[in-house]
Amino acid sequence: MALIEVKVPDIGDFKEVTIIEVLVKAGDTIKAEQSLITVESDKASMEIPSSHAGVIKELKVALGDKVAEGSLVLLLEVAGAAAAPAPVAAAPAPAPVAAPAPAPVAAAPAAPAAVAAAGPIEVVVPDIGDFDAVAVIELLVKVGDTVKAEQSLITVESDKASMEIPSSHAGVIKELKVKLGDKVSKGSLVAILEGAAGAVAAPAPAAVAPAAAPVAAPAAAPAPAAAAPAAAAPVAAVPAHDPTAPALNLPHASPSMRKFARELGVPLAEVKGSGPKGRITEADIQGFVKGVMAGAVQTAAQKAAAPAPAAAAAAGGAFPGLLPWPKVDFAKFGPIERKDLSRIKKISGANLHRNWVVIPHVTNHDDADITELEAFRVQTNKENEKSGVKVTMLAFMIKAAVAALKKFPEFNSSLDGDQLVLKNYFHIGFAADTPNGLVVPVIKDCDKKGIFQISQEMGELAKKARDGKLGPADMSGACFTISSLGGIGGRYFTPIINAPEVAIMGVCKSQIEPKWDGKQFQPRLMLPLSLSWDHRVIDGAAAARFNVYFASLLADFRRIVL
Ligand code: CAO
Repeated sequence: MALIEVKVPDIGDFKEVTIIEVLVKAGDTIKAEQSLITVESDKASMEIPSSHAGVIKELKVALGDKVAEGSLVLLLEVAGAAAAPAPVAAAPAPAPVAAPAPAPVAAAPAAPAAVAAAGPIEVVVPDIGDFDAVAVIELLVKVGDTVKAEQSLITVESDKASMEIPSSHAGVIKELKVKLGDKVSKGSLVAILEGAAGAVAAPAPAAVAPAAAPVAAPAAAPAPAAAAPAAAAPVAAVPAHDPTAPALNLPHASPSMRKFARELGVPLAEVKGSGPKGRITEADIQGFVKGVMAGAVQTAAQKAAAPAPAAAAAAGGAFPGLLPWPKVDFAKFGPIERKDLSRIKKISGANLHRNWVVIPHVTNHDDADITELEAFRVQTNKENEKSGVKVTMLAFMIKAAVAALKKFPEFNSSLDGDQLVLKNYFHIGFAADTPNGLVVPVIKDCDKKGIFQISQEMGELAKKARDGKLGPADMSGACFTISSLGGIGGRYFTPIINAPEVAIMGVCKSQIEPKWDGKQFQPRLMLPLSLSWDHRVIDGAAAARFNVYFASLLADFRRIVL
């Protein structure tokens, strides 16, 4: 066993290029020529293969590192016999694949004649090292486009690298001679340009020429030709790759598309490619951006920041740092059955979750003495038995809520950015329990309606709710909600605010309690109140005052007309 250093071979003009993928890890057994890392310039990406087979002892590079020829990539343990004499192993490919490239001015077969000339210019594929019969995977220009010298015209791809083929001249594209999927090699005609007189490329486009020659050759020693990630890459400036980008399994996209995505802040890993072999095209990136802008698509980051409430939480782990939702095989513990959530439960669950997470809730508890009011209610119902309308405590609470909202207008408001929208209407929602889940019908203009009318509308809406017949208009526009569990029981609870409202009154079952009147205990009917409020809008003192006032109205309903 021998330990050798695997270094970046001669990669031509790829100087200080960024590692955008690390394809192996310590402990991996690799073959000779197996790709170890991917590097990227602004025009091309290529995979750097191993010069030997062996077991990786130590990786010496990380994502985002810059490397050049001779940079140490990893330490490899190779089988004694197979290992070449150690120092040699690390050397760049003994037989540099792309070496044949003789001409320093690879891009320029057509150049000499074209310099400063107007008229048709043939733009051909320059010397691209060992890239032979490579597929055209992107057309970056179209007929009629005005291009600059060195502007990329097409992208080609081998199994190890992709690169953009630049124009040797400036001009207007008269004819494109390649189409997607065509195979091209050195000398293949790419386009015919109408040269702009005097506006021609430098005779040897600096960025193009040098790279064209020797690049390629990170070839593994044994079978250089096969490895051949030649890259005649016209390396200009090397863009800083975002080292925070996802490390492995990078999406299939050309360097220019990666750059484009980076400029727009598009997480490429989330873009679905529609090109050949799932390659991501410019249209895919644009489509993704449009989707995000229209709200039809959420990036993973957005999802993490604002998870789709119930479902996301149930799926688990939507909040960074939170443990995933426990996955339990309940059948292990006893018989079970599964049932889909109702449509109402799904919708209301998502809304409740959002409201619970987003609104800073505080709940104040208090009691209202409704001894006299209950007696009045019972009496009223007796007197109006024949009317068919039953008056419940909730109708009185709705009227009391209207009076309290008038006295404390910030309770009848909604947050809109930095502004508070104060409402001059009084629509009150009431939570209704139905076989399919919780709904909140709304009684409109309660300030203009009497107890009978409110009771009647409440009865109708509650029936509609139970029958599943409420329409959107029946459930919209509420200023404040009352959630009454009084017919069922309980003492206090913490109702969730029905956004964009800023407060909700929860009511539980009234009970006779002993109350001290200064001389003795009196049996009084006490109604438990639980007011939840949005602390961004309302302060604790205001909430306490609201409750006290609300309770005082129920204690003596004559106050409502004061
Ligand atoms: N204390 C004691 N008794 C009360 C009471 C209270 N606070 N509120 C109502 N009651 C009594 C009523 O007087 C009635 O008694 P009688 O039949 O003897 O007259 C009985 O309880 C049933 O009342 P009700 O529920 O039919 O009428 P309501 O106006 O109080 O409520 C409605 C109507 C639609 C709000 C109610 O049926 C309902 O669905 N409540 C549940 C709301 C809910 O689920 N909230 C929780 C939301 S958070 O998950």
